[in-house]
Amino acid sequence: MLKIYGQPRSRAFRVLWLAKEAGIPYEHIPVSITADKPECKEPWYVELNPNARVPTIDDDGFILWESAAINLYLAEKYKSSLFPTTAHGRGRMLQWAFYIANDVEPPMIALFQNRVLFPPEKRNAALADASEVQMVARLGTLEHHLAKNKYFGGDKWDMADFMVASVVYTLAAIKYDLSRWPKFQAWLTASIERPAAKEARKLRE
Ligand SMILES: N[C@@H](CCC(=O)N[C@@H](CS)C(=O)NCC(=O)O)C(=O)O
Repeated sequence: MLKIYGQPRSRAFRVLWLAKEAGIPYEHIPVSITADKPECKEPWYVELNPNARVPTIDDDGFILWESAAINLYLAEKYKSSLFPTTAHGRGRMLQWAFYIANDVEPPMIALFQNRVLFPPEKRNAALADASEVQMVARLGTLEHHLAKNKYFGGDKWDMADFMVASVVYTLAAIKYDLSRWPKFQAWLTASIERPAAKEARKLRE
């Protein structure tokens, strides 16, 4: 059976959400990333993932890490109805997966860490502000797309949408004010209200 490693309050959430979307049975091993005694640094785990971070999966002996790679792999392998069936659909999925991972996630995480996650004495306010400026510009790209299209994929919410939603979920989790991007806000709300998303959210909220 598929094993998913990583505490739910981490990027492992993205994989738990995908497993529920695709109806994949799994065993969850909530490897911790806490500052005092992180299980993700223990030798047995580093043997699985030399990057010593979560998530990692063990799919009947096939070990994979990096949340985006894991989710694209699982959706294809388990024939999720979210996975596009055409080359154009897969191209669109990859476009959004790379855009969100390369351009949106880094400033979003820097903002989250320096405004919310880190203890106040460790926060860098200037970095948070600069990251927010970058992130805001890039969320504008998402709003621009949704002004003309209902979804990031094709004519239905598919893996392109999942790849975006599973990353920007953080904005909903920290209740970031999205009102200046009304289409994006409505799309994100609908995404995280999907039955599979609600089930996955229960694991972390
Ligand atoms: N690009 C990686 C990032 C993994 C990552 O940074 N995971 C964090 C949790 S969200 C972690 O394990 N942090 C613990 C640490 O860095 O020690 C992915 O998407 O899987």
